[in-house]
Amino acid sequence: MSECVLYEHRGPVGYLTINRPKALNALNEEVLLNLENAISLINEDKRIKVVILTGSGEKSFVAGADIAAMKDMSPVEARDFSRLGQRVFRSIETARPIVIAAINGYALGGGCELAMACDIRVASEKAKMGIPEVTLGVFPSFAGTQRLPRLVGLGYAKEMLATAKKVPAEEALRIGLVNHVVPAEQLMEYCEGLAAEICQHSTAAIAYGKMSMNAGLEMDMDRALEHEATLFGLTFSTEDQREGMGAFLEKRSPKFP
Ligand code: DAK
Repeated sequence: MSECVLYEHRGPVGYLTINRPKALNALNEEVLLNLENAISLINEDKRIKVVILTGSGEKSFVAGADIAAMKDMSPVEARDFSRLGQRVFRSIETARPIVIAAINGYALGGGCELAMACDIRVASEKAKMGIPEVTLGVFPSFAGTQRLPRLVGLGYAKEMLATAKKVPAEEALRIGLVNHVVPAEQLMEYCEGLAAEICQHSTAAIAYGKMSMNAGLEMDMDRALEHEATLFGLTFSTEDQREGMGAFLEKRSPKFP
């Protein structure tokens, strides 16, 4: 993996860092491909239960897709770039482990879209989020026009699209764009606390539950319920189900691998 995306793991927690601080971690093709590669390695590595995704440096999570790389694209190249971003972000959204975005600064354009593809968003109080693409004569196309309305509602999403405003962390919290806002110096510690809590529970059950939520939102209620029942049934094929229920009945804490 190249230096533009750093990956390490400590025990069950994987740390992914977008590492182009001089360009405020802007996303080019190399970053996107490396991110995709890292997610696929993580999916294969059963030791990893949670991933924390952040940006290098003090200032930015990700300041968007790389404007310099996009400027002279042909329409076909732009479509392919958009498809690449959509594919990579979808692989994050559907990754086996829970992915926490530690939003340490600007999360703009593609950076806001990346954060939205993560399962849980924690922002530093210095973070600013927005989709300012209309100032560049384009609109967000790494699924931002799909995920933002689902998260904050259509009205606010359209306002963010049209005004290009950079939403401060506290406002992002109020509209449901992030789950938590914490002081900058506590951001990683807070995310690690969340990760530790998640690691105590059944990884398989979390993965099936995540799958059910992701897929169910795209279905009508009857199909979503059928899908949920099928995945619930599958949890009974796991050791975790036997351990979890057995431990409850034996009045002890469960031991999940
Ligand atoms: N791309 C490339 N370089 C960037 C960048 C970006 N998105 N954002 C910042 N940089 C670079 C700057 O050019 C500068 O580089 P040097 O001049 O030092 O070489 C360096 O990072 C530091 O930035 P600033 O000097 O501007 O720093 P400031 O603190 O003054 O301002 C800022 C920080 C985040 C407010 C400002 O950099 C800024 O406004 N950046 C752009 C934010 C933005 O508009 N983001 C949205 C990007 S567009 C599509 C696919 C995808 C998308 C659209 C279409 N298709 C395929 C059709 C998605 C688009 C986006 O995400």
